Amino acid sequence: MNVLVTGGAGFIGSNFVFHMLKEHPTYRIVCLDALTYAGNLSTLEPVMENPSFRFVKGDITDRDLIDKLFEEEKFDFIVNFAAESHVDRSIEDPGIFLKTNILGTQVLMDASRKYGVKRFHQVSTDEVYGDLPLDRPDLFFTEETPIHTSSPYSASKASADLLVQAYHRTFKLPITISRCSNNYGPYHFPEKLIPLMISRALNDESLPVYGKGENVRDWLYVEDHCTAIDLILHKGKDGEVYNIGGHNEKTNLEVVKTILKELGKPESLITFVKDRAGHDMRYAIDPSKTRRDLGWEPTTLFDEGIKMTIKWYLDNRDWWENILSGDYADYYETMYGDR
Ligand code: NAD
Ligand code: TDX
Repeated sequence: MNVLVTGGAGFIGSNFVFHMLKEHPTYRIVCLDALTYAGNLSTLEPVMENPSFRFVKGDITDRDLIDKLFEEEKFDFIVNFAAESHVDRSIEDPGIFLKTNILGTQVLMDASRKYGVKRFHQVSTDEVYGDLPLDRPDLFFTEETPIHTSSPYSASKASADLLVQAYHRTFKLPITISRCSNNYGPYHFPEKLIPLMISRALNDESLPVYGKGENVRDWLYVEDHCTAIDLILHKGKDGEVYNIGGHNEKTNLEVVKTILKELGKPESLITFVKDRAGHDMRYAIDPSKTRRDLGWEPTTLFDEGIKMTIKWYLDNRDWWENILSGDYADYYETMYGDR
C-alpha cells in the first residue's frame, strides 16, 4: 500500500506517520507538507532515512505539484491532515484558512478522482458541530448532529467536510471523514492550550486562561486518534463519518491546574485574560458508532496521558525551545535544502 499523509510534519500528522511505519512496515508512507509555521521537519528526523518513507515539501493547493506527485506515486490511501489548525489565528486572519482547508481539500480530491484511490480520508474535527451548553451534561455530538460552526477555522473545516461528502455523492469518490475531539501528546505546537501552559509554566511565565476558564474540552491522547484513523482506513465504509473521542471532558481551568500540580508550580501563575471571540463552551463527542462498527477503543485515560505528555516536554526541551526561538524554521533549508 502506498499512503499519502498530508500535513505529516505537524502535530497529529507526524504521530500518524510514526504509527503507520511501525504498524504497517510493508507500506510506503509519503508525507507532503508545506512546512508552514506549524510544520517542523526536525520532528520527522527519526524516519527521514527509512526506505519506506519519503518527505515532499509542497502545498496542497498547488495543483501542478499535486498532479505530478499523484501520477508518480499511484497512491492507494490519502489521509488529509494538512490544515491551518489554530482557532485564534483564524479570528485574526481567516483567508489562509479558507484557501488551505477548503481549496486544498478540493485539489487533493480532484487528483484522487483523476488517478483513482482506494480511499480519501478527511481528518476533521468536533468543532464542526458547534458547542453544547454547560448545563446539559447529557448532550453529546453524534454523527447526526447538525453542522453549526462558530469560528472561521471550524467553518472552513465544515465546508471541507461538505465538499468531501459532495464528491462522494456526485463523483463516487471513496471517502471517509473522522471528527475527533481535542488531541494532546508529543509534538503539539506550543501555541495550543496544553503545550503552551507546560512550556510557560516551566519558564515561570504567567498562564493566560481565557474568560473564566470554564469552557470544556474533550481530550484524547494523540495515539488513540491515530489508531482510530488506521482502523477507518482499513475497515471504514465508503461515505461514512466517524466520531472519535474518549469521554475525557475537563474545564480549561482543571487542565491548567493539573499541569501546575504535576510540575510543582504555584497556581498564582494563572492569569485570567480577555475571552476568545465566539468561544465555544463545551465539546463532547459520542464515539459509539466508531466503537460499535470498527471495534475502536481509546487506551489512554487523561490522568495517565497528561503525565506522559508533561514528561515528553521535560525530556524534549530542545524541540519546543527551538520553536520558541524560531530556529526550527531554518531546519529544512539547513538539512535538506538541496533535495
Ligand atoms: P498542525 O497545525 O500541528 O499541523 C498542520 C500541518 O499541516 C503542518 O505541518 C503544516 O505545515 C501543514 N500545512 C498547513 N498548510 C498546508 C498546505 N497548504 N499544504 C501542505 N501542508 C500544509 O495541526 P494538527 O493539530 O496536527 O491537526 C491536523 C489535522 O487534524 C487538521 O486537519 C485539524 O483540523 C485536525 N484536528 C486537529 C485536532 C487537534 O486537537 N489538534 C482535533 C481534531 C482534528
Ligand atoms: O492561551 C490559551 N488560553 C486558553 O484559555 C489558549 C491557546 C487556549 N485557551 C482555551 C481556549 C479553548 O477553550 O483552551 C481551550 C483549548 O484551546 P486550543 O488549544 O486553542 O484548542 P481549541 O480551540 O479547542 O481547538 C483544538 O481542538 C480542535 C485544535 O486547535 C483544533 O485544530 C481542533 O480542531
